[in-house]
Amino acid sequence: MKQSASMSRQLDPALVGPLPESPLEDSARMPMAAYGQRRPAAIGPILQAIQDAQNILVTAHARPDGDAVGSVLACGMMLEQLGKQVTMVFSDRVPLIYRWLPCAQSIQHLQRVQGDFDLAILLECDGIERTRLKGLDGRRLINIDHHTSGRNFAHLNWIDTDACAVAELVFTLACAAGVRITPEMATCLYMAVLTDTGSFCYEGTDAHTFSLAHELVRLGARPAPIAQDVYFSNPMSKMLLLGAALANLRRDGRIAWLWVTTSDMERSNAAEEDCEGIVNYAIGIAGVEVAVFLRELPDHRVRLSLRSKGAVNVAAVAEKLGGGGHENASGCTLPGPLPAALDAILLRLRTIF
Ligand SMILES: [Mn+2]
Repeated sequence: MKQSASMSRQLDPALVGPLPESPLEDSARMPMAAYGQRRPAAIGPILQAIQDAQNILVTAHARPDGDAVGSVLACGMMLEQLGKQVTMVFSDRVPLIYRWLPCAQSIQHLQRVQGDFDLAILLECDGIERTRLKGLDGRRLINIDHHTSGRNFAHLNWIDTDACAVAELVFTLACAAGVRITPEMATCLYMAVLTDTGSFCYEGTDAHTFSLAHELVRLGARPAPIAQDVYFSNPMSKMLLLGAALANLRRDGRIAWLWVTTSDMERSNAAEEDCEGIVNYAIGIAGVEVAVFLRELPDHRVRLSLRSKGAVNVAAVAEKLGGGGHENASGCTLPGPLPAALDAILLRLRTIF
């Protein structure tokens, strides 16, 4: 990550100098007391480990979503302010709709991490393998996660399933570290919260979620341009793929499903990231309580995205099939062919209803 004037600010306001064009007063940039004071027990050892390290790698799960991208970026900016050498890495490329984010071009796209970094921070992973990065074994690791499938696999672990996004934990950490929450950081964190709460629609969205959003907007995140970039900047390939998926929409009572084949992907000229959100069209049907989106992979396995509304815990369903996620949003990968994977998931879901 390149050092830039806006990201190398130190804690002492006297060293900061004038901030770039912003209507906010300097004091308005400090987080509200509620956030600055919240300090879960896991934070102390994590801040100590960060302090002791010099070269720090930050990553999150493969196929990064908005929370993964935004949180890695904000975490990287926090570490730079703390004077660290920072490497931000994903095993997959950053989806197009997130590439406008501040510093997104600094994220490296690698299969194997190398170099002499002395600490790696893994966001939203239940194990090293979730990053799909090689070279993390034997490293000093910090695990920060908010999934119910979270596990204590690292040297230091902070799992808070009440957090609406891992961005909330990164924000709490940054506040505890005493760094300045820049408008760039607030933008990344707000985008993460916006996308991970399904635009403030998912179960668990409460007053606290909105006070977090309020805080990030106060610190410089601009909701309208961010929404514009995330929701109204889709590539044409995504719309064509959605059309193919909707042609494959089926329903049986409270279960709905839809799928795309590799040839649907090819015909639409679609990338993996174009599949993001398609499952929401199935869960959006009145009376449907569980929805599944199936995508045939090039290796003939099948990637499943599950969504529920109401009481059905799709994280439990996905975990039994080797995946994970949240109660209302989860995923897993099954052996193909596609009809066999569909049979397997429907069999399991029908035991619920
Ligand atoms: Mn998340």
